[in-house]
Order: sequence, then structure tokens, then C-alpha cells
Amino acid sequence: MSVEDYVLQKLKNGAIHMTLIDPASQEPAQAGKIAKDACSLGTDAIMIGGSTGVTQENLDQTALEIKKNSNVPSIYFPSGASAMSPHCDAIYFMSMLNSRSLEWVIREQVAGAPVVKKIGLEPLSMGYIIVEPGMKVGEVGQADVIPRDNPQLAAAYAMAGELLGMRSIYLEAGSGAPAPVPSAMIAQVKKSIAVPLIVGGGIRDAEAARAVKDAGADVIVTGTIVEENGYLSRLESIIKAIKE
Ligand code: 1GP
Repeated sequence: MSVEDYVLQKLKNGAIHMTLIDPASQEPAQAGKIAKDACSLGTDAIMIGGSTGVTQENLDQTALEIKKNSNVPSIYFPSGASAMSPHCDAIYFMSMLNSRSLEWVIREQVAGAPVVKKIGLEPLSMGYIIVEPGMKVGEVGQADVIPRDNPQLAAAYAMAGELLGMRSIYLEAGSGAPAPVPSAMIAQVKKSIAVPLIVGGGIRDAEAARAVKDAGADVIVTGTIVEENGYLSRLESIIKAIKE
């Protein structure tokens, strides 16, 4: 089964959780351990990526360890075309829709497309929208961040992505954001599109995860918490809140 079909199948039973692991944040063996723990707690997929510091080497090694230690698909969440790994099951083939720079809207994709085709990575087409504060990814991506009090603008971007043929939309507050994407914005985007809605950035506890899910997110992404000591119980309660 393709990764896209796997995700769509899962979504028939409700919202799902994805664990984001940044290859630049720990040794590959630790990434493997995190993936194993996350799988045992019921995460539905592992995303691999980070805004800075991802190299071909740390990506390949991390992806291999994750594959060895997990029983869910691994999806590369790229920060550009410079690193690409055949050891992931799929790649978010994504465009940062609200970047001011053509680099992140289309040029990296032009550089990466021939490689994705060549190594046969399954592409998961996605429109990436950065919401205030945007954190590192907003800065690196030169995003015109969506103001937190402007859900209509977020929805218009999401609709544009969908009408361009993108098969999922990601609302991103930025890794480590002080608060997740506002519920009103998630709800407005959700009712404006028919493709799966991914939401991430700043989700650190079960209460926040539940709010994001209740607002309409289909896929809830957490990253930073697994980089902290004693992440097991926190991750467990987040995944439970999403699945209940
Ligand atoms: C970043 O949305 C993800 O792309 C995860 O964010 O690290 O804040 O969980 P956190």
C-alpha cells in the first residue's frame, strides 16, 4: 500500500498523530529509540526533517535507524533539495505557499524533482503555510507569516493550494512555537478544503493536542517534545488525546 493510501485509510477512523524527528538533534541510534517508543505508543508515522543542519549523511543514517526500529511509514519532511534519502518511504513534496522567496515556493522543488523521480520516493503533495510566529522555519523560509487573527487569509492560502492540486495542507506555527495554530484558524481552514489538514508547531501537551484535533486537524504533528528528557509519558498522553 502506498503511504498516501495508508494515511487516508487511517483517517477514516479519525485524527492521527505523526512524530517529527530532526536528524540534526540527536545521534541516529537515539532517533531509532525515539521512533520505537513512538510506535509503541501508537504514533501513525514518523516524519524526518528539520529547518537547519540536515545533511545527506545524518539524514541517511537517521532514516536507516528509524526504519530498523519502527513499524510505521517514515516520511521525509525536507528543508530543501540538498539532501534526499532512499531510506524514507515517502517525501512531502511541498511548497511554502506564503514564502516571499521563489526558492521555497518552487526552485528547491525544481532541483529536487528529478532526484525524487530517480530514487523512486513516493511524493506526498502538500501546501505548507506558515502561521505567526513561524519560528525558525518562518525565518529561513522568508515567510509572510499569516497573522494569528486572520483565519480567512489562512483559508484562502489553503484553498489556493487545494485548487492547484495539492493533496494536503499543513498549517505550521513553527517548531517550538509558544502556542499552536489558533483553533479558529484551524476550523476555518478545515471547512474550506476537502484534502487532509496537517497541523503542527507548539503542541506540547494533551490539552493542546485535543484542542487542535477538536478544531478540525486531521494530522497532528509533534516534534520538540521527543527531544526532551522523559518524553514518554507526555507523548503517550498526547497520542491518547488524539485517538480518544
Ligand atoms: C515542526 O510542526 C512541527 O515542523 C513540530 O513542532 O517541534 O513545536 O512540536 P514542535
